[in-house]
Amino acid sequence: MDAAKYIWMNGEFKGWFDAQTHVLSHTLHYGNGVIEGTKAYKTAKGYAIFRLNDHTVRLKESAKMTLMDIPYSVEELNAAQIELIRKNEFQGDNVYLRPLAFLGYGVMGVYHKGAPVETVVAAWEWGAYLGEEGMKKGIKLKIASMTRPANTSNMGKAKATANYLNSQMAKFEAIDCGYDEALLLDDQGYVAEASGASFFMVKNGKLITPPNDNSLESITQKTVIEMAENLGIVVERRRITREEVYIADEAFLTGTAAEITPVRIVDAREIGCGSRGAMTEKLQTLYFDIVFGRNKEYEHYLTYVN
Ligand code: PPE
Repeated sequence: MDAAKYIWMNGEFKGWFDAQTHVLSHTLHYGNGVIEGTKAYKTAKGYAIFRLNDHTVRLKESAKMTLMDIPYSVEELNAAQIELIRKNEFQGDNVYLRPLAFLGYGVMGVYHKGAPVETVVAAWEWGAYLGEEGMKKGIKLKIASMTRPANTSNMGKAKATANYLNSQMAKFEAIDCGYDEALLLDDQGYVAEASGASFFMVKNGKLITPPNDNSLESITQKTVIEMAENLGIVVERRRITREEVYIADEAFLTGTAAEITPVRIVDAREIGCGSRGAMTEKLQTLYFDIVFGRNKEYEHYLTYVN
């Protein structure tokens, strides 16, 4: 990864390599941590953070779900992220922000309430999540052998670090089999989400994406639905089965890091034309216009850093 200059940790800016924790930090052993992934883009008026407040609110809500008290308000965390971008003097087109709250050093044992909550925001320049070529031509998606954890045993709506063990195993399996990313079904066999992104498909001119019954309440998914509806595209939010995916006209993944990434193959089946589809390209172009501040209609989603 590309190191930056500073990391915000518990209210202070520390040098990139000075933001450290003890090896007996509670989260390292028992997995209760919450993260966000937020992105800033270099617009004509300097860096702008996309849907900053929505991401910070979700961080606080994830922490509430996993019984962690982050001792900073949404406003304080927003200000920290803005200042972090400023102080790091980034040069690139875009910057990824990673807020994290975890349990630090002090107690062992599963009961976590005695462990201190540590709050961190890091930022760095991060290239195309699924590769530059994937953005243009599409990626290969494999349906993972593991499902997303059932709602009876985990909290998929919390952006909790623990949920990423499931993601990590699925992602490894996909890459090991020669694919780029994993698509996970829910415990009923319906499409849930990719290891780190949401799923959309196009069939007969309609855009279809699953409800968040068993997946993260994605901010990009919500944005793409709004964009599509504003373009007059019919959007259906409903369960999707594996075989519907195989015969889709187009498919793509969305997420803060994945942005809008076309899918060209799922489990050895070519999707549509086997490359980026027309609706995918249209939405991708609009998304980049929005995040780079070239579309006035969506400017309320941007928080300018300067
Ligand atoms: N589902 C999962 C499991 C997920 O991790 C993400 C984001 C999404 C859906 C899309 O959510 P949103 O960013 O609000 O549209 N994944 C983040 C982390 C990726 C990583 O590898 O780290 C991200 O995109 O920032």
